[in-house]
Amino acid sequence: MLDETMTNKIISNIGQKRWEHSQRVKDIAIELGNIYEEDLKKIEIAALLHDCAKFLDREKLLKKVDEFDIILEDVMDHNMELIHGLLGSKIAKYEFSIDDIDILNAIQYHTTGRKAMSPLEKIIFISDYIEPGRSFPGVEPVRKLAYENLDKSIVLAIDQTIKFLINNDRLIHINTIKARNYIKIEMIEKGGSK
Ligand code: DGI
Ligand code: FE
Ligand code: FE
Repeated sequence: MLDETMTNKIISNIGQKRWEHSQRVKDIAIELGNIYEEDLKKIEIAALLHDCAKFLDREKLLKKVDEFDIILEDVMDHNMELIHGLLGSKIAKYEFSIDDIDILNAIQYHTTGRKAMSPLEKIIFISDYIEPGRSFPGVEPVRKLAYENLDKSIVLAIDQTIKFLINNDRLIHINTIKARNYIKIEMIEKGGSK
C-alpha cells in the first residue's frame, strides 16, 4: 500500500481527477488480477503509480525530464503524451523507491505497450483503457474481452488506438506496433485464432 505522504505527493503532481482515474484503474486491474491469477500487491502499486508523471503543469514535466537526464526520442519529442510513462518509471524508482522491475516496466510501457509484455504490464495497459471512466466509442467490446481473453482485448485496444492516431494525423510509437505484432504472432503460432 502507498502511504499518505506518497499519495499526497502523487495528487499534487497529477491532480485529484487523475488520481481518481488511477484508483479506478486499480479496481479494474485487481479484478483482472484475480481472474488471471497475478500478484495483487504489485498490481495495486503499478496501477496507483502508472500516471504519477502525468503532471498538470507542462513546465514541471519538462523540468523532471531534465532532472532525470532523460533523452527524448524523436516520437516523444513530438508527442508529449508519450513522456509520462517513461518519466513515471523514473519517479516511481527514485522518488517512491519502487525497485520491482515488473512494476517499473508496467508504468513505463502503459501508454504504448511493447513487445513481449508481462502479464502485469498487460493488465495495467488494458485496465487503463477500460476503467469505468472511459466512454469513447469502441471501449465496450474491449471491456468485455478483457475478462475473457486478455491478449485479444489488447489487440483490439491497440487496433482502435492506431486508427484513432491515424484519423487524428498523429505519430504512432513503434512499441505499439511491436506489442500488436508480438501478440498476433503468438496467436498464429499457437494456432486456432487469427
Ligand atoms: O494517461 P492516460 O490518459 O490515462 O492514458 P494513456 O497513458 O494510455 O495515454 C493515452 C493517450 O496516448 C491516448 O490519447 C492515445 C495517446 N497516444 C499517443 N501516441 C500513442 C498513444 N497511444 C499509443 N498506444 N501509442 C502511441 O503511439
Ligand atoms: Fe497514462
Ligand atoms: Fe492512465
